Amino acid sequence: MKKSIGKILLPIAVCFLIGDALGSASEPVRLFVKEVPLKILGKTVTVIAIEQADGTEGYSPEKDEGFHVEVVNQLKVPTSLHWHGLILPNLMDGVPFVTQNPIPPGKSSRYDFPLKQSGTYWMHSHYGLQEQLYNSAPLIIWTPEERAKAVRQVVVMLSDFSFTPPEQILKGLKGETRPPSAQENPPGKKREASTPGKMVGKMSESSPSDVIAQKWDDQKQRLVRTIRSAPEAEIDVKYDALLANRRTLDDPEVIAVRPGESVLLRLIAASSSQNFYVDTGALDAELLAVDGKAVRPIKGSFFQLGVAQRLDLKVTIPKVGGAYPILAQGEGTQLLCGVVLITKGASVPQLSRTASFSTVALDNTQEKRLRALNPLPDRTIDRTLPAALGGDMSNYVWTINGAAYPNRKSLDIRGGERVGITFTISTNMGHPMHLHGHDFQVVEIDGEKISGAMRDTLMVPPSSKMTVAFDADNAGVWPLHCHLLYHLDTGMFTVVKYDGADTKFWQPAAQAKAFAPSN
Ligand SMILES: [Cu+2]
Repeated sequence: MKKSIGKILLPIAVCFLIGDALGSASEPVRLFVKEVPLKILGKTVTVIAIEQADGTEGYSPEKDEGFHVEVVNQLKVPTSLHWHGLILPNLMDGVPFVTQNPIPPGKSSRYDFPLKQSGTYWMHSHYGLQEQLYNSAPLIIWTPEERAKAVRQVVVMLSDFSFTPPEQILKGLKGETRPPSAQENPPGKKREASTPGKMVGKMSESSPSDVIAQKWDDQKQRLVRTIRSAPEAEIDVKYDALLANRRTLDDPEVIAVRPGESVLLRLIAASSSQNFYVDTGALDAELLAVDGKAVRPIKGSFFQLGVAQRLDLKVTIPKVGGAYPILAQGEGTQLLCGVVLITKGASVPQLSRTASFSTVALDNTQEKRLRALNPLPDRTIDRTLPAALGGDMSNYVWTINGAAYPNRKSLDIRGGERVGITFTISTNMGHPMHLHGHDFQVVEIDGEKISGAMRDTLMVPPSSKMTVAFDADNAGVWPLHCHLLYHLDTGMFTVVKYDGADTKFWQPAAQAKAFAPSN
């Protein structure tokens, strides 16, 4: 009996093993998009998480094995996940009403493609205002080279938190509601009042005061923190707290490290609206990559990080050991968040959630210093697309080349071209601009030509002009938009469209209908 079962089972088992060996590469990892509780400042709120069945946050595949995911929507509303920064086939890009239909509640959607990059990426909902509820997660693409960068590697997701629901924040920005009263905030430590209704156009120009800024120390050849008298950055959403890995500094993530050990911090600005300054404090850091793409290493202890961008910072824990906070301060606020690297026996320091001073706006101090380790091949630009970033502050409408999305205007290109995009801003607000499906290189900043960083998200500071270049080698309809969620939602979005691209999912009218205000 045993034998006969064995005879029957063996071939089945062999078939199964062979099938598994061949099929394992395409076996999808299921990513569940679901509601989870989050305790912030003593209050429990409901937010969103993207988790695998075993609770792992996000998805971090081996480059060699490719990308194989099934997104399962367990929310009560539609969703759609975008794989930020990946070079992928157009229909895998995850943008509702551009490259696919939204995933209805209870349904799922499959994503399979080869991976062309490695390093620090992330995923987030591209549906409505879900990103503000942390519908986002890390996406680290591993190779032996990525693993060899440091003994220990730590992912730090930075985000912005408000007790005010995102729809309410948006209404406040549009001037449809008054800012919530202070009673909406839980009692506790002193912090900035929540004023999500504060609007750019209605603000008086801030006068110079002592603010934190970044500077290049020419003598020591490093990026450092400085305090100078300058206007504070203008920001349009003021948050109740900033989070690092979903925690405030009252109860930060504490990461055990060893004396003398190298640590690679993979910082992701997964915030909806908040740009950051990252402070490595007593640890000297080496900036190895931005947006997952290697740069010529730059030393420093104070770095700029725009919304949706990433920084790979390598630090070495001193031989004496101790506790080393890695802090991020919000641009234009005193709010701080961060994690603590700690050696055995050291105690976790009490950390304040506020800095002594606010900050200036992000600028090009850092960007001008960055040089791609793997730049685009030498070639002249065939076609330059203009992208004038504007805003009608009084109506809270944000535009590219004078137009607010949804519309059927597109920036048209042809496959095979070297394309430039020139961003210009004439207002007091910077915009972190993201192009889907391509790596681009920063080639000109305020008239100065450089072989700058390869990126997927460019922080364009107030009153600046910057040009990026990319090779048109990935046909499709590709979003180009501001990554400040409330700017994206109120118009600062367009598409770069290849000649002859499949546009069947690009439905601006359907998007306008889906997101029409319900009241
Ligand atoms: Cu913007």
